[in-house]
Amino acid sequence: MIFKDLLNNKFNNKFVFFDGAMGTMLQKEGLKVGELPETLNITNSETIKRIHKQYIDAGADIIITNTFGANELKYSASEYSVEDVITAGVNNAREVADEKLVALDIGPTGQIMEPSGTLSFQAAYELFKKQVIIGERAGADVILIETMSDLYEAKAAILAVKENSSLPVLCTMTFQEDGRTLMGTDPKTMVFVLEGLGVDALGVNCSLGPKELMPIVEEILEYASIPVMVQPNAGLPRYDGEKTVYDIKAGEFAEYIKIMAQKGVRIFGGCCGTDPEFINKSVAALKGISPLKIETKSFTAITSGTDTVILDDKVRFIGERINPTGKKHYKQELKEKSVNYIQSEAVKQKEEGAAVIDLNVGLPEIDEIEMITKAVKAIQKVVQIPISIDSSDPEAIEAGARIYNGKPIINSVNGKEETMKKIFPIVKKYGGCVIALTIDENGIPGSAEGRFKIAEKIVNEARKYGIDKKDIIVDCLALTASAQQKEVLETVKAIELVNERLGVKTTLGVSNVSYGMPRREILNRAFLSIALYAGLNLPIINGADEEMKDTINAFNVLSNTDKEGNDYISKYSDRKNEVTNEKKPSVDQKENNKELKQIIIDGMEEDAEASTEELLKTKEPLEIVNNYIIPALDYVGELYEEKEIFLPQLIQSAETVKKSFSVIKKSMLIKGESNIEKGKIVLATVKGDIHDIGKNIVKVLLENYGFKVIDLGKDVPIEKVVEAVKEHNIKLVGLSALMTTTVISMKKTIEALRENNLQCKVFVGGAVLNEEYAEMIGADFYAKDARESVRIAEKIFVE
Ligand code: B12
Repeated sequence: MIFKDLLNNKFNNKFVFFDGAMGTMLQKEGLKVGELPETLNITNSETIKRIHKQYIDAGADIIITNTFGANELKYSASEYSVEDVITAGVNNAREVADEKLVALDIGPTGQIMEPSGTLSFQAAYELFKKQVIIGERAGADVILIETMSDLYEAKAAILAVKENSSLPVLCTMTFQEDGRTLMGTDPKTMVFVLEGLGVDALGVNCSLGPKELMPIVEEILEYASIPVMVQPNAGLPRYDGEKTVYDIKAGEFAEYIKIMAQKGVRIFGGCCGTDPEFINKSVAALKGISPLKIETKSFTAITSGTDTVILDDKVRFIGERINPTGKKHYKQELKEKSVNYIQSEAVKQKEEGAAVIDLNVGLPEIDEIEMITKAVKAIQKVVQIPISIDSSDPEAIEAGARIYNGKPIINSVNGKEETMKKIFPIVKKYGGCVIALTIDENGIPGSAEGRFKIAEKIVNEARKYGIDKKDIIVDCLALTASAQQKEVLETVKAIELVNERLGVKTTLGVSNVSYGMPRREILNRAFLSIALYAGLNLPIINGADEEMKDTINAFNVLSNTDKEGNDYISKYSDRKNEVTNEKKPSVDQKENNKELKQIIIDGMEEDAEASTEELLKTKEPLEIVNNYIIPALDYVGELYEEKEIFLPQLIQSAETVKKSFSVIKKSMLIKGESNIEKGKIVLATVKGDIHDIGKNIVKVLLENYGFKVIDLGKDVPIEKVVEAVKEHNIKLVGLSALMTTTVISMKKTIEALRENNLQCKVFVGGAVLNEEYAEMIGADFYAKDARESVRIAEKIFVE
């Protein structure tokens, strides 16, 4: 049964309540730190059942199994199998549920997904698949995927449910105070992607308290056409020095639940810090209130993993250049399976202002499925712009849509029965928008009416697959003025008809019009202007063509869609240009300077080594570090702080630096052939901090100057530092911290060294520190950079 029917029938069109927290309830019951809470399904099933029962008595309609982290990764070292833990979890809930429903709980894997981390999409899918199969077999009624902070991981989980079970699936994600998930997804993007994937309800859980969640909930409600679910924490979690505490009481919580219900939320529950009283009071607070009707929205939206482009009245464009037709160099790269051109084009198109990037890797002699998979990942590594997956091979389209993080455009379907049969199921399953070409078995009709008819046929046929017209973007096909002059304006008329009679958005490969004519740009520009006036929404153009973009920008002002000409003014006023240029690290065209800095900023990992090697021919390694790498990282850090980029891009830049640094390290070690060992130094990035680029530079330089470095790595526990100093009889310890929140760990580490009476000196570094701060936390020396660290070491061991 689909969840909507459950809502209407079983729940009689009322609000639905899930239960509250399990984890914090177990902690109250004395769960030991380090114990996997899901194991209690077997070892302490009575406690679990008691908690479930309390929630049922409090008024919950659906009980969530205690299986949040029950996956193969977390249970690899346990004496219990995932199968036993999940089965016991479902059984415990079932036993006390009576006529209430049981939701199989699935939380995140606990690993970071590629490309930011190491877990592949397929590996995540397999983990979830196993949970789903066991859970359904054990008797769960519904599947709840929750606390997701990575949209891509949520997609893997949803596909695992859809492909391996017939149960309804609900998915909620976790947002930070800045309104985005840890991986940078905003609520709007989540809605479009999860709805596209066909979940039965979506929303937010955990994260924050109900008050702080309110703006996120409002944004979700604005865009969602399916039931919205909210499970807040009992307020913002706070650390009181010993444990995490939650400040909101059940009564206040229920007040917020009521407000959310009045705004349109249908499904509720509680997350961390809540207990049966929270559910009880919330159920009571909604007595007498009827749920709002869920309105179907009609946004035509495409997304990346973090951001959404909604096709409204304002004209945007698809960048067209990643297509092998007529590009010898790109063809060669495709044959070599290289993604260099694709990535650098994507970065260029971002700078040029493309709203969507068209990706075509079709060459008869290559494995298109393999290549499109590689290319989609490569683009998503470096830019957060939605992709149009462009292929004539349905299998390649499916491979691209599957691996894609977000809601893509699928390019394309047409009026041929056979094509529609192949493409529509893919669009429906993965939730994309699809470009519909007005051509069918009989070719391209000459007349506007003929093309309109095909568009209409496609829209009607799509409906049979459950695809709404909002997800169709019609291409009325530009014909060439040189060969089919009579039909050029028929395209424009067709755009008008599609807009007016069908109410569907349109796209067009504009420059086709000028094939075979001189000064093509003149025709292209004029044709674009006419088509825009007819209602063209998303032209496909070469983003490097400034005049075409000027035409679009001008049109947006003249058609009153760029309100008060804000975009136009910010783009064309000289003052603004100056400011943007100033902010970027200075660019020296003659040197490779631009290259390496820009490579790091763009996260173009593949180019980093070659560029660094080139620079090493004329520059000292440290010069490259100080004048190229660090300024680039500073700039990236600034963008991150200003929320112009998000964690995945930050990680991508850091990975790029690693590539560059491996080359620098080799070069430094070759140059500094010193064999004399001057002294042993322990280095560590302190507990809670995983930034180690700076510490690694310090290490290489110290080694280069003849010191032996014992590198304890990053996120190093205090005891580990103390032990290492004792074991190796260390005279100098170097600690690194990059965050305000981890300077306290540094202080504690120094205190522990002192308490143990270890006769070592401590030198500290990292961007958040300064001389004064270092003194305050009891360090002996502060080093502002790696060079300084060598001076200090020399002082201790040599002088
Ligand atoms: C790269 C980077 C990352 C990478 C780190 C990869 C890695 N392997 O190191 C990734 C993407 C993983 C990352 C993650 C996060 N990051 Co970060 N990250 C940065 C960034 C852009 C660059 C840091 C860097 O490497 N700088 C270059 C090196 C060479 O400089 P350095 O470390 O200062 O080192 C030099 C000197 O300080 C000194 N030195 C350093 N250590 C030592 C030690 C000794 C003994 C000595 C003598 C000298 C010395 O010598 C070095 C060489 O000259 C900074 C922004 C910035 N510009 O600082 C943000 C930044 C540090 N990150 C930040 C944040 C918030 C995070 C996250 C919490 C993000 C999140 N929401 O999850 C996570 C943290 C997770 C954790 N628990 O640590 C914030 C910190 C804010 C604050 N003040 O507390 C910053 C400042 C960004 C920002 N503006 O918001 N990050």
